[in-house]
Amino acid sequence: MNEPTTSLLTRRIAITRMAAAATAATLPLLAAPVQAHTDKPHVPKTGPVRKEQKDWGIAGDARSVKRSIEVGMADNMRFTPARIAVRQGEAVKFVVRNTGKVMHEFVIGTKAENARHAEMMVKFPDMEHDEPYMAHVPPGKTGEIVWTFNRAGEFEFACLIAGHYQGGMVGTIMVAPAGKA
Ligand SMILES: [Cu+2]
Repeated sequence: MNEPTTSLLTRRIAITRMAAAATAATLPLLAAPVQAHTDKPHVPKTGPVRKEQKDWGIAGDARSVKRSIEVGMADNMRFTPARIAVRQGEAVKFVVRNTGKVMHEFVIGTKAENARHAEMMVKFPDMEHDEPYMAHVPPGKTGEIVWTFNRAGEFEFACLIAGHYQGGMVGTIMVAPAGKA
């Protein structure tokens, strides 16, 4: 009469295996806590956008935008395009489309600033952050930011979600000095 016990045990093992498989399937390629950002709403943008001068520019005015750049973000941890060239003084509207199945974000900064921030995101994956130079975009959605590149140089845009930055989700923005052809 140990037949029922055996089949129950077998079923339990099967269920455990299924659960493990389901967990594995939702885990992206990287072992980092990538899920962290997904279902938490970020701090909503309240009031006027803070116009604070950063090394990589300043928040832009939607009215002064003459150029709009579409950027795709995918679960293979890549941006399309991965290189963007602008001119100093240019106000750009970024239309950031998440074509993947997990949350992604588009954060403009210096290489150093993004690296520092990405490290924080690994230590505190639930950290909520929102600034005029970043867009958090849920799967299938599109985000928009307007940024004025009033400093020349080489900058970066990145997805700082834990594991994504480390997986190479980084692009380059070249800001050519004003007055040069
Ligand atoms: Cu991402």
